[in-house]
Amino acid sequence: MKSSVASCNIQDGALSGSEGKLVFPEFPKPFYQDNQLCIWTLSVPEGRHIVLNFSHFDVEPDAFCDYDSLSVISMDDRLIGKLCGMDLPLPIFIGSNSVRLKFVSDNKEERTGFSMTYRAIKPDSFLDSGCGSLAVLFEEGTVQSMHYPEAYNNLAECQWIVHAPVNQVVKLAYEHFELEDNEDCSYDSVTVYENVGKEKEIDEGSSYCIWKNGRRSAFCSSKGLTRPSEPHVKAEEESAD
Ligand SMILES: [Ca+2]
Ligand SMILES: [Ca+2]
Repeated sequence: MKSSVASCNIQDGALSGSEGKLVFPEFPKPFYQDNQLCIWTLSVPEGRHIVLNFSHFDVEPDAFCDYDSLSVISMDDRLIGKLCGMDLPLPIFIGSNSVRLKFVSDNKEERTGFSMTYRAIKPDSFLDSGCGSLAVLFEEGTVQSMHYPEAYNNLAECQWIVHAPVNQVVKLAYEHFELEDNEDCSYDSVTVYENVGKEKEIDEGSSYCIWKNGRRSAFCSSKGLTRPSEPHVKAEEESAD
């Protein structure tokens, strides 16, 4: 595997090839520095998609990652995810052949940084149907629950981000829908969020639909339907069996 040392240098930030490894900060530095701004662009061959796999992650924790963070950004400059803390991020599937990573640190508390591999994969029309990862679709795509059309697992948690082109809305059309039935969808559910800041959005009540067995079971505000949005589609299965 080609190994790319992730020096913090925007000029040298383009990483191409069908796979590679990013280790930041570069060996033998044990900690990243204060006040850093680093941008790396990963590009794999045309027609391929990218999967990011983290093996180490240690970036100053904060509820909103306001101090230090690693952001994953689409090539049209929209945020896919902003990461910090010590939990290893889920693998990220990017439905595009390039993606940008931006690291920033503030003026105190340095950590050991991150290590990740990136790899070109064949475009998969059912990105992330196995769950346990975060999948990002651009413009158009199909997702399905794990093992579909067989039953999904207990305790599954699957997340998809759908990026529409700028100034366009996203239309979600369900071809088949069958989840465990209960009054308030507290066992198994699919929730659609308006943008990628999902925790905050849930608390603010901007998730606009909960679907149950093919019909809306909760009142849906029109907020997410009338303006350009980047719904975060999340299927959640919490067993009540
Ligand atoms: Ca810091
Ligand atoms: Ca269940």
